[in-house]
Amino acid sequence: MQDLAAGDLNGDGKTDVVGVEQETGKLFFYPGDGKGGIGGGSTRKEIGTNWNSMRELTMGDFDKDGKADLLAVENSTKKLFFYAGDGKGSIGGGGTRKEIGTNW
Ligand SMILES: [Ca+2]
Ligand SMILES: [Ca+2]
Repeated sequence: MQDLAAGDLNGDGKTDVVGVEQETGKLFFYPGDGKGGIGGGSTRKEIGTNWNSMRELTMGDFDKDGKADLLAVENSTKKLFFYAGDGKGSIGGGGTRKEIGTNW
């Protein structure tokens, strides 16, 4: 895994982790258990593809709707993108992402 980011993506008050699987480029969500651990292999959830084209993942509620979102930089274009969190452990896909910066 690479490019980990932490935040409460599923809105249960416990900090979760997302990370990109280097080999496949898939983005995975790992629910935090609130006790210092995260869900293992069977509880992780695939929430995106082609994420090996992205870097510098950061999680936080950037649009202040109460749901954690994701920011990431696209390697090829150096653009910064916003991915709205759904509050249930996932994010909007490629079509719903929003460009919010250049030359990152
Ligand atoms: Ca959580
Ligand atoms: Ca949000």
